Amino acid sequence: MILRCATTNAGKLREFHLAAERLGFPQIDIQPLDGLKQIEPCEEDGATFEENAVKKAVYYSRYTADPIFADDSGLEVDALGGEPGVYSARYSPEGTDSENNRLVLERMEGRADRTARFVCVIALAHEGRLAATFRGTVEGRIAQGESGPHGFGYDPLFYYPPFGCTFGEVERERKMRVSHRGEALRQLLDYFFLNFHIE
Ligand code: ITT
Repeated sequence: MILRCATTNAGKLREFHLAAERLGFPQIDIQPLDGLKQIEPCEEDGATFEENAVKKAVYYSRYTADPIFADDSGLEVDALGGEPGVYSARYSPEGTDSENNRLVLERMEGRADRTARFVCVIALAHEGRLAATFRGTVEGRIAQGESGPHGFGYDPLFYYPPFGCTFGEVERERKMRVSHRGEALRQLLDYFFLNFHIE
C-alpha cells in the first residue's frame, strides 16, 4: 500500500521514512510525491495548523492518484503568546533553522516561564478530497541555549523533561516514540490501515 507524503522539509521526511516500519505497519510504503519541487508551492495562509495541513493535503492530492498526507507543525511558546505557532518555518526574516532558533532565544531572554509544546497536524486526502486529520502534541521547555546535533528546526532548543535533555540530543527513533509527529503518524497509520484497502 503506497501512501504519499507532501513535504519539502528534509527533517520531516526522514522521520516519516522511519515511521511506518517502526510503528508496526511494514505494509504501508510511505513515499514522497514525485516531482514535488516542480509544483507551484501551496500557500500556507491558514490561522491554524489544521487549516494549513488540510490546504496542503487537498492541494497536492490533485497531483497523484495515491492517497497523500501533509504535515503542518510548529512550536508554541506560552510566554510568547503561542508564537512562533503557524509561523514556525518563517519566524525570522531569514527563515533558516539557526536564525529562527536565535530569535526564539532572544525573545525568551530573562523569562522564567519557559513552557512550550510542539504541535503536529497531519491531513490525509485522496483525489482532491479530505479524508481525515490527526493531531499530536508534546510538552517541554525552551532551554537556555541550543544543544545537540540531532533532529532539525527547533529540536536543539526543546528540552524534554522525561529525557532530561533536548530533542537535539537524542536519536530520531527515540524522539519519534514521544513526539508530536510520532503521535499524529500513529493515528494516521491506524486510520489508513483500517479505511484504505488499496491494492
Ligand atoms: P512543508 O510545509 O513542506 O512540510 P515546512 O518546513 O514549511 O515544510 P511547516 O510549514 O509545517 O513545514 O513548518 C514547520 C516548522 O516548524 C519547521 O520548519 C520547523 O522549524 C518546526 N518544526 C516542526 N516540527 C518540528 C520538529 O519535530 N522538530 C523541530 N522543529 C520542528
